[in-house]
Amino acid sequence: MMTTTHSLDMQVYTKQRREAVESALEAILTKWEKDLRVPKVLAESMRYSLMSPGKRMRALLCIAACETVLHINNGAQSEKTDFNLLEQKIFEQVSALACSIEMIHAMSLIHDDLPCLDNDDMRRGQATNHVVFGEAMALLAGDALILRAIENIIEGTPASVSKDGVLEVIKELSIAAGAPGMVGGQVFDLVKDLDVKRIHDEKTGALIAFSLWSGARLATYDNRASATQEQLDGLRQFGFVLGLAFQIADDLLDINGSVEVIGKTPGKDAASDKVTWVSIFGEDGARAKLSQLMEQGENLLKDHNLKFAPLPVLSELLSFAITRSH
Ligand code: GRG
Repeated sequence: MMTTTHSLDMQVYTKQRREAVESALEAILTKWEKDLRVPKVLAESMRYSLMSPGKRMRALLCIAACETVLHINNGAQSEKTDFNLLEQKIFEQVSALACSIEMIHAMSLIHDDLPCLDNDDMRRGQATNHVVFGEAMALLAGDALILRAIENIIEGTPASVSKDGVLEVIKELSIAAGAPGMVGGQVFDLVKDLDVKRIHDEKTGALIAFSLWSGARLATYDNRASATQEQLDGLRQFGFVLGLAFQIADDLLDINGSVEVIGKTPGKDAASDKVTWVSIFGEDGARAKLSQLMEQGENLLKDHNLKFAPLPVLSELLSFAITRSH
């Protein structure tokens, strides 16, 4: 059972939700592993990447967006005596979705690290999937994770969420991860397109924006969708701001981070002549952009009725994306 307090302790907030997501992922994997049709080595390869120690940032954003709209729109903050139970009830609405987002993210890391793309041998502080299981199995584990992610949203989203909502979420996920999103961004990255904002928006921002938008889209209260169109639009825009900030911070960590802290090999961007915010605008330009994005994100939350004072998690997660050290 998750617990939380009204005075926000972000470390406690993120730890509780990260643990809840990881237990939900564990339960899903355990169930799949009992399916005798699935080759054992494929299941092992999927588990290896999905359960390796990630920040679970996209899952946290999805849950935070769901909580925020439910608290703002339905006066949930007044149910103080039942707060813990309420948080758990909110989590259940988007638990399957948050897990599926982590599956898509894990898949993108497996494929990104392959020798034909970034050719990395360290990820999340451990050997990359293809180093352990071989290239063919890494490719197939990624393929299987994409399809399992869709299956899991359909199977695991509670009946209180309308089927229209589920279908819209699956469509938007296909766009965010597909040719106009992550895959397209990876192609622009590969051909060293100079429009670094477009690369970052598609490769990183699209899934982050989807995480926020979809968490709110599936938020239900009394069997009705809770988020307003204004909030959904605001969350998507906020997601692209946060995604860009997250990726610029990543570009800076590639220069200033160590393998122990960032869990992957630093210096790879420069070594492979990657187009990054730093390579185009320099380190100072990158830091200036981060400050600008913080302000832009805060304004979006204010202007789209997304500010909930007792639980300012969206602001805090943006601030983490900007100041993060790992
Ligand atoms: C086949 C649908 C499909 C897509 C594959 C390979 C690819 C297309 C896209 C690459 C996307 C990618 C790896 C973007 C980088 C985003 C990024 C900053 C990753 C690091 O995310 P963190 O720091 O990682 O959240 P953790 O390990 O904490 O989860």
